[in-house]
Amino acid sequence: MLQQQIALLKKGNYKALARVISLVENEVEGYEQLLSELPLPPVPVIGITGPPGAGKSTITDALIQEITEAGKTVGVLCVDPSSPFNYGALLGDRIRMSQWYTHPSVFIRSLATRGSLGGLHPMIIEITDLMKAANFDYIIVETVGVGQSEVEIAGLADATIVVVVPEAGDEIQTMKAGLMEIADIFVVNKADRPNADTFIKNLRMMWAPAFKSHEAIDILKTVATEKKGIAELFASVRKKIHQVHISDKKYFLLAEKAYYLIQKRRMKDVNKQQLFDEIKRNAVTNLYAFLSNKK
Ligand SMILES: Nc1nc2c(ncn2[C@@H]2O[C@H](COP(=O)(O)OP(=O)(O)O)[C@@H](O)[C@H]2O)c(=O)[nH]1
Ligand SMILES: [Mg+2]
Repeated sequence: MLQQQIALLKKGNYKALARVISLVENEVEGYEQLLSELPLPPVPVIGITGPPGAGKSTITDALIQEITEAGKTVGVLCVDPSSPFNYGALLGDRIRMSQWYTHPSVFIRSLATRGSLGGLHPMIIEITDLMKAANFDYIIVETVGVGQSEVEIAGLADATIVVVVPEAGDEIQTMKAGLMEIADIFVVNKADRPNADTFIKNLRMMWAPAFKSHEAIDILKTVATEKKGIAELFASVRKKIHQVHISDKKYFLLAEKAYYLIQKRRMKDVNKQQLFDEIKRNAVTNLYAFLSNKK
């Protein structure tokens, strides 16, 4: 059954792809074996991250348009924001993207975050690899940037776009160094707002010392709702994807990916809800005593 679906998805059958994603998402028996036998064509992955509301989905939507107009196919993974308390996902992205759901060159899948390590979907790497097997020309992965997940996405994407808005001034100052390592392209979206130019100038100044020849970060300005700056963004993405193949970055990305997969495997039997229940049941006050008993 699975083999048949894989054969179909390799031919670019979206229904088969959707089915196999669900099987992997639900960790159906034999899924690990399936993944290990999967062909992995080098489909470039574009990661888009940044704070909620920065315009990631609007940019994704505009990039899909660029890609399809260039006669190419694209698979999109959206990881919806959700609170760890209610596990509810917003449907806004789905509605916005609806025009693409019936387009023959576009496949879109939304995943809800489920309180995984650092916020990424626990199966995001595996599902991205499944999408690679379907031989798209491009894959886009949109995730909400909440701390750690920005760094996690680096292992996933050949080109990482970090989206911010001009108002984020103070946030940028305190951004972790890690973000600089992972961003290939910095997009200042909502450039129709005042301060955009000053903001970009400050950004360039702040990061000047980090710029190294071919590894320089592109800083671009967009108004995603008006599709302004999107063609430039797509050109920058193509350039960055090409650079990955001529630098050590791909090994860095694979190391990040391996780290994440190993971490996940080792954490397999550790569950926050279970910890919560146990801690509550035992009315734990000394966490260290509790943890040493667990060993
Ligand atoms: N003024 C302005 N609004 C924008 C721009 N890009 C996106 N928006 C709006 O910002 C809101 C959040 O955008 P969305 O793409 O959902 O952000 P996400 O949470 O990062 O995916 C929406 O209401 C968009 O219409 C822009 O360039 N300028
Ligand atoms: Mg979004």
